[in-house]
Amino acid sequence: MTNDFLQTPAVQTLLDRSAGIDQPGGDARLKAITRDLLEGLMATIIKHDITESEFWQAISFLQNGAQELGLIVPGVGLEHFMDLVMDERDAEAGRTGGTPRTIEGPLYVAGAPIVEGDANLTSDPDETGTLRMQGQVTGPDGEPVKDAILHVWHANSKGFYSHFDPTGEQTPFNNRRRIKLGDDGRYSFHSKMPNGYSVPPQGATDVLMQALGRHGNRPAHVHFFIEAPGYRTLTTQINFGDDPFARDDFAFGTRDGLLPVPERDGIDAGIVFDFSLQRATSHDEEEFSARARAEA
Ligand code: MBD
Ligand code: FE
Repeated sequence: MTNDFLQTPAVQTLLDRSAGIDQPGGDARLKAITRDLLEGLMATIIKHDITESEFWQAISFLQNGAQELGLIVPGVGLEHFMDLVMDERDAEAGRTGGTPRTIEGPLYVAGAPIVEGDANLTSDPDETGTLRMQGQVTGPDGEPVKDAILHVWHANSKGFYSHFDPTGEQTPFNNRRRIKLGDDGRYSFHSKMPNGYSVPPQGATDVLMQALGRHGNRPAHVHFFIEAPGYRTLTTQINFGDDPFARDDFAFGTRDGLLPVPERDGIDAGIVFDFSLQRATSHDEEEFSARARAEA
């Protein structure tokens, strides 16, 4: 069978009816997207001669893995692809400069404590060294960004995030804060050293990664949102440049310019990292994307 089969009236009529193309109601953009998505799936089924058993295996994988979709999406590179798309749209619009964006990941929790000054992120005892981070948030002309809020979140020494910790051992908002910055745009915080993240063993993401001959590890990293009046909200993270997975991140979140090598002193480490924001060109750009996020 060839792809010509897709062009038969039986299939084309099915697609039109499935996507509601032949109906007056509904959302026109959603109809067009649904039709193309279905047609793409059908083309893959034909190209690879997918059997009925394989088809239902795939459906069952998605069904059982639904609660891990937030991990599967970065694992298969789709979340990074969205960054590449946004980068390219920016480039086409002549918008360059600033700290590179990179994936948010599925582990942000809204509502973290708001703190000022040299912030301590870690409320739990943790047998590990101290991480110190500091730097400045500036704008496109090098001006200090005023009244920024730096959202920061990272894993503990076992690679687990509070709120999502399978051991249930972390206090709420451990290693999560919103740091309110002043007129100079400077920030500093300290916390217990994060370790790299690994996907839950035997979970859907792990099963998929192994079936693809891959792994599910990320290097040690620290996530950030930075929002400030008049500036475009930045979603980014730094990954430790000396981590074994720094160049082999299952989630494709590591990028040039976001891989500082920590200054190590025994079990402690320090990172100096400056952020540069783009100016917002609309009110929307000062906001967060519409992604669904955990709240606590
Ligand atoms: C993480 O900690 C993360 O940052 C991403 C992107 C995916 C899985 C776990
Ligand atoms: Fe993370």
